[in-house]
Amino acid sequence: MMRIYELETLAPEEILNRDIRAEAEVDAAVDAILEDVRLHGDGALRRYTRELDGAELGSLQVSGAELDAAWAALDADFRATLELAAENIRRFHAQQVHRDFCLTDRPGIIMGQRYTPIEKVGVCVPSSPTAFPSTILMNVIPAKIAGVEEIVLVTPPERDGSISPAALAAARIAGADRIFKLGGAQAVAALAYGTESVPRVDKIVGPGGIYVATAKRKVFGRVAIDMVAGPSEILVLADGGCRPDFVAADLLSQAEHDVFSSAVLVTDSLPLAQAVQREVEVQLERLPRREIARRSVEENGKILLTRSLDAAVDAANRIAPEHLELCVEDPFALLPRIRNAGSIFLGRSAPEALGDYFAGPNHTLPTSGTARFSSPLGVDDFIKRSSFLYYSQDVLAEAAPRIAEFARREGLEGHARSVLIRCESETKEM
Ligand code: HSO
Ligand code: ZN
Repeated sequence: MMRIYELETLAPEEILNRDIRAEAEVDAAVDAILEDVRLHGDGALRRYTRELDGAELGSLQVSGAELDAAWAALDADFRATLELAAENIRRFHAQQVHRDFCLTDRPGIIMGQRYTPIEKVGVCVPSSPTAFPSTILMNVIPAKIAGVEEIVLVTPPERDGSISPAALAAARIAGADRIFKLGGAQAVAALAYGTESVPRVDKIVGPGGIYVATAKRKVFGRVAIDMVAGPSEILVLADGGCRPDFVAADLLSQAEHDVFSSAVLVTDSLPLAQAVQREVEVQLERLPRREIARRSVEENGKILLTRSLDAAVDAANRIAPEHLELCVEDPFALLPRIRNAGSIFLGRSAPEALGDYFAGPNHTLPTSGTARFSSPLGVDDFIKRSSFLYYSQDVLAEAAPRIAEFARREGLEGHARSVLIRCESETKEM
């Protein structure tokens, strides 16, 4: 049974399961895999895929024929669902595109800022229970909108060496350029170092278990990474007017992901707390993934009782959850008071699953309290800024004495001279 706590009795770090330390064995195993793939390339990738995924691969890359076959095998109605979700995700992320700017308001000076996409990106998508097509859409579409030239998707194969048709269809709809049948730390290694068949990329994004997370952390610096995701979390903030069956269903939707997931309710209503506690038991019995979900709610789930809705809002900000549902009478009144949350779901008809699959905002979100300082995955993760600068000779000459003085105060005579030399040559010419 989910336990009810009085919020004041818990420290913030006790509220959600946020232990993301890698075990020493994982650490050593990942080191070995990285080194092996770096030295032995495709041969090591085939070996690990045989040992860890049980699949004997011919080509590591999904062929055009395999993509066509998957497309044809998938029912048209689900293809239409994927297309519609992709359209919603595109529409949302298109708003994230930045505009370059150029300042020309001072005569003789031009300066500005421009955005360029990262050239090559690797997207890792795990396979539990099958490669999540939604995760493929959520990671590939923003990269596509950003203008990434080559998007390389890696996802582990089934034992027969295939990738699920739904995943391949999602990859095609989203616009992945190449797909490789690889998962785990070996996939991260392949993308970070490059092998005979896998291109080396500039940035690796996508969720994963402890092996992928550890591998990403270790190759960071050689390549960029998005974030190191911890277990998934939901915080439902509910008032006494909520339907307990809705709240219970939302908690379980997160709990069924993983035994490490945290599903937490915070409410100022004892009757709601008790009703949700009962309802979770009822719904758990009927849930196919009840074993995982039960462990998740019992080991990491909580019902937190607060003295007021204000105290619940304060708790949400301290917890900084990945997903925050505001299941209250007037969610828009609370919205401005939420400072820390990855994605905020407003009102009684916005369950987390709406965002996981369909509405448009990204479902790759900051976990483990990192919503205090980081953001959902988006177009920004696939671009970078450059600034540019032009001065006419006259305007430089005007500023030169001040720049030279500044440089000399820092003890950098070379800097001063590089400016002054341009002014001297101007005088000589005259
Ligand atoms: N809730 C997950 C995303 C997901 N749900 C994928 C279903 N499929 C991320 O927090
Ligand atoms: Zn989910």
